[in-house]
Amino acid sequence: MTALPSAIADARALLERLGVDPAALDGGALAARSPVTGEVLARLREHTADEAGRAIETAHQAYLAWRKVPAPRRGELVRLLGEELRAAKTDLAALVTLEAGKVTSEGLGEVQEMIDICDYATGLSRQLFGLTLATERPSHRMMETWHPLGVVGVISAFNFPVAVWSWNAALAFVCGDAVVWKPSEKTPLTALAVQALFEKARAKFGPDAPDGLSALLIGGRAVGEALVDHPKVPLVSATGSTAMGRQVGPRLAARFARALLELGGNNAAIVAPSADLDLTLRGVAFAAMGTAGQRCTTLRRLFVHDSVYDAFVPRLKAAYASVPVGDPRADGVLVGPLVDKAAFDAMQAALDQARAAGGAVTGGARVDIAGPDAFYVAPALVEMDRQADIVRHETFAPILYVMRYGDLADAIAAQNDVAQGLSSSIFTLNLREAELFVSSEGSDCGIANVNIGPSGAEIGGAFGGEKETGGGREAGSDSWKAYMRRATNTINHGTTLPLAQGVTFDV
Ligand code: UN1
Repeated sequence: MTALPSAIADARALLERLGVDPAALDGGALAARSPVTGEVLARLREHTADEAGRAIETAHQAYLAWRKVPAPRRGELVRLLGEELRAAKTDLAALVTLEAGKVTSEGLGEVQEMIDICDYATGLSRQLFGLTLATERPSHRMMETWHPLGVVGVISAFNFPVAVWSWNAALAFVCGDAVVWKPSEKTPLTALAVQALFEKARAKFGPDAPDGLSALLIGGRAVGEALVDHPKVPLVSATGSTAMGRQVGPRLAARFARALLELGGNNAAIVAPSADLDLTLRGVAFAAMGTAGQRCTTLRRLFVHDSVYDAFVPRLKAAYASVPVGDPRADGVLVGPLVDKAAFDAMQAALDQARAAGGAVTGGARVDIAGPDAFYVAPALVEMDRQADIVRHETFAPILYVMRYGDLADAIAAQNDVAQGLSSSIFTLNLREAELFVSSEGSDCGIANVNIGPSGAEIGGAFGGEKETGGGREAGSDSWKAYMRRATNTINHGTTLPLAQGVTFDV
């Protein structure tokens, strides 16, 4: 029994309004659960590896046609997708809340990120340009052109169940690619809804957007492997754990396919002596507790300067003690549930290890909001005297390890002294400290911020990180280049054949 209103009827109604066939929702082996109430919302049939192979073949055929459509026209399809997302924003966001447990404003924010990337990609569809380069040969021209790549495989995680697909897919479609998506087994329903919205946009676009341009694979390892191993998938963009990346990366390398990996993060922030502590408190609170600590950019390690530690950390603890945890559908709630029991168990095991390493834990206990099948917790703040092993480990839950520092160089070294390299921040009003942090001697992460927490990046920048985070970049800047192939063209408009490097070969 759940103490909260059931999520089942609401989820079914949302799915129907979003265009998902109700017949697809029952009778299968994959249980789609709501972390909000712990209820099973639907039971979906999983695709077989053979079906995955057929979907990839169809997507390849779709790509062969789609690559002939001019890029700005391809942008029109993505513009139409953005229109569908605008119209469906509240429904899709509500479904994200029910299936992933995000609070309402974060569910809406996730769909807004999808709309933003569609707008971005629509504009980009007129800007897929290459360079003209100086050639050493007379009467020659050298240039580069960017061509569509093929079928792009997208593997996404539960915590951004729809936005991650869109960062990849919106770019891939304007680049002339087809997309085959394997969403997390924990969040198949939002994926079905997005696929239905895409098909609405495709119908409005007309016959130039072929069948199978976007395909969805529901299931686990078998369909994931089919996608990773298929010779007609030249790029797989995979978001998830470092453990998953260790499986996917070498398999792609073995067949010389491209990997775009967005894996674990163990993101830190430094609170310097001059930090604006009011702003820092808000930045740290959102980054560490928001999304119940289940973003890859979540703040997990905090280095606080000795001179402000005693002024700042008690205020932060008070924020932890008072943050509203509960039904993510309810007004005012800031922290919703963990995704499942495994996440809860991992959090408790991490806290036990932290205690064993001398950590002083505040919070972290289970909160009974919706009975035994839903896993709500009070976010945990753990004061540590050093960066023990558990601190170097990414636990996908709201645990913030807080440590003191005296010297900024030591704090930067400690922040970099983990296997992951996604996101990082410094809170300071000191120009030298801020510039050092974002310099080549500063943070070694893909994202380095000043007076902003490490989470909540906009789509306009390239998103991703270094080291065990996998090195991939998605979304803005020149990330689109990963979804195309570059050709260098040299054209001789003269009547002689001068060879490069002065080589002679007169037959
Ligand atoms: C993730 O958690 O998988 O910067 C990505 C952010 C979001 C993306 C998070 N825009 O927090």
